[in-house]
Amino acid sequence: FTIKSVPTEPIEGQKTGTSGLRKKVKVFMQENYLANWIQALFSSLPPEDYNNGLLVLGGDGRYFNREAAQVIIKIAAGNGVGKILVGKDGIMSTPAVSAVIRKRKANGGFIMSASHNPGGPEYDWGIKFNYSSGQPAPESITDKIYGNTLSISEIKMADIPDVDLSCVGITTFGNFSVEVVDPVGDYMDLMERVFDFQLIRSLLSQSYFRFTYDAMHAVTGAYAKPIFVEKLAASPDSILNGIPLEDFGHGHPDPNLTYAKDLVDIMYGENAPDFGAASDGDGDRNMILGQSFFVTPSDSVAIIAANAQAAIPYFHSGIKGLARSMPTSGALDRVAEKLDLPFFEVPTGWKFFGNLMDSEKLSICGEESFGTGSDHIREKDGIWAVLAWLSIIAYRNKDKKPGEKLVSVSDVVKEHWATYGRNFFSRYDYEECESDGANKMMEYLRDLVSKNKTGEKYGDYALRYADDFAYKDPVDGSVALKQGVRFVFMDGSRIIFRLSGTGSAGATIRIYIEQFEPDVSKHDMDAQAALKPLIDLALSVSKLQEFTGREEPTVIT
Ligand code: VG1
Ligand code: CO
Repeated sequence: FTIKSVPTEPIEGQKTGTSGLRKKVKVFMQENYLANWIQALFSSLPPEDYNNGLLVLGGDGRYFNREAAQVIIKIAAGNGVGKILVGKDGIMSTPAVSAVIRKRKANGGFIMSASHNPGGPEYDWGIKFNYSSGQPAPESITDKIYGNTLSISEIKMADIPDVDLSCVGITTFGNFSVEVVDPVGDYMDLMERVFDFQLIRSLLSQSYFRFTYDAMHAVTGAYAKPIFVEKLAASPDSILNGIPLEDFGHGHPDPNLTYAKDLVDIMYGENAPDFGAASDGDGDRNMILGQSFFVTPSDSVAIIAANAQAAIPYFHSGIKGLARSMPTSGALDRVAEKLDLPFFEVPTGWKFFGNLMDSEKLSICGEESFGTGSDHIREKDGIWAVLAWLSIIAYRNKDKKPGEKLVSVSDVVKEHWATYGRNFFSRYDYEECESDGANKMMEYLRDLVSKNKTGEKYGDYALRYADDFAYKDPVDGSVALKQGVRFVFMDGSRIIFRLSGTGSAGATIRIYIEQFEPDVSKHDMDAQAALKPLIDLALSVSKLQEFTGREEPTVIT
């Protein structure tokens, strides 16, 4: 085939955020918008990283993925890539892409997804690039890509027809080929090696254990039935919204208490199932629910870490270390302390865990934003988290006699609190604020923390320290600055402020509030009630209402 040189011009605003490039679909549909970014990416990589190499291509099934896949394939061929491995219909979850890159020793991969952002002609599209160990591209690469988008003048595109992605098989064009694969196979194999499927099956096959999984019409719809129903004997009607749709069925595929409302209503309703879970657009997030009970993601990772060695074969030989993102609650810290494990606190975004995993310092990690995972891959993994929880519940109930009461999700969490204490945690999101007001608020807070002194009084709280979180990667020494303003008080309570790096319009302010409670008699308190004084303090310290005009958050988790 021949390679066309398509002349182009730089387009503004192609800087990646916390996780890839995300914009409204209409922005991506502008002439050469996507093509420019893909070409800029190839121009940023050393040629030996892709020449005659193998790249993986997946996506969450959202609107515009079909067209985008063809553009990516043609530019890859135009730049000398040897082969593209693509999920059937362009479908492959983020964790599965990471797993496939590792298993097939690919040079990297693309994920066509704006993750938990809504999809459809009026909503969002996005693209992420992962490197050869399956991890999201580090900032050193994404900065280069951005630089190249500002000077690009030519796109190299192979002159080949569109490839039919609806049938498994190989299409060859000279020394370039496209292989369409089943998106589930490699991922399923990995899950079977990580977990004791027989143990999980022994729980899911029981009529007294009722399981519900909401795929939110997103990518895990393709995985839920083969894994939970066909392999693990869950009942077929336990899968809700199990067909991936281009607009996620008009939904917002973000598994939290606000956007996964249908599942929350079921789990808090009469005759609720024993276990409920959901994943986001691209399958890397998870929400875990028990009967009328919500497991905060910060607790979830701590509980998985505390139980992993016993319940999950992958960890039978031990855990190397634990890590969380800075705003995630300190529940995991307590587990690391008790188990005497190395522990790391990194900035928000999964890309910061990769080096620690590659250098064998880290096994299990998580973020408060419904992300949980381990070093089995280099992404957070929604279905993995659900299987981890099912393993823990199955393990705790494996010697149950018929008729005996089950150890429930809430029992496991409450026992954990009794042992380690409870870290009350909540996050307030103010979505789509005016960028100007939000930026001014952050500047104001940065200025405030630069002048703060230990011991200073904030209402009833005395300050231990306040700063703008900075991180130096212990493996490669790279530094990330301005990762969130935090106020840490003498009793360990924290309030943290950051701007989101995943939105597609305006600015989203996130406030994270945390307070540790060792007293078991107070563990049953509602988190919002327990945290009220700190929440009020966060609002007054930041002057949020004054800067943004917002009275109420858009989402509370
Ligand atoms: C959010 C979360 C962060 C997560 C990121 C990607 O980023 O806070 O913890 O890693 O989304 O998640 P931000 O910058 O908006 O706070 V997702 O499911 O893209 O892949
Ligand atoms: Co996601």
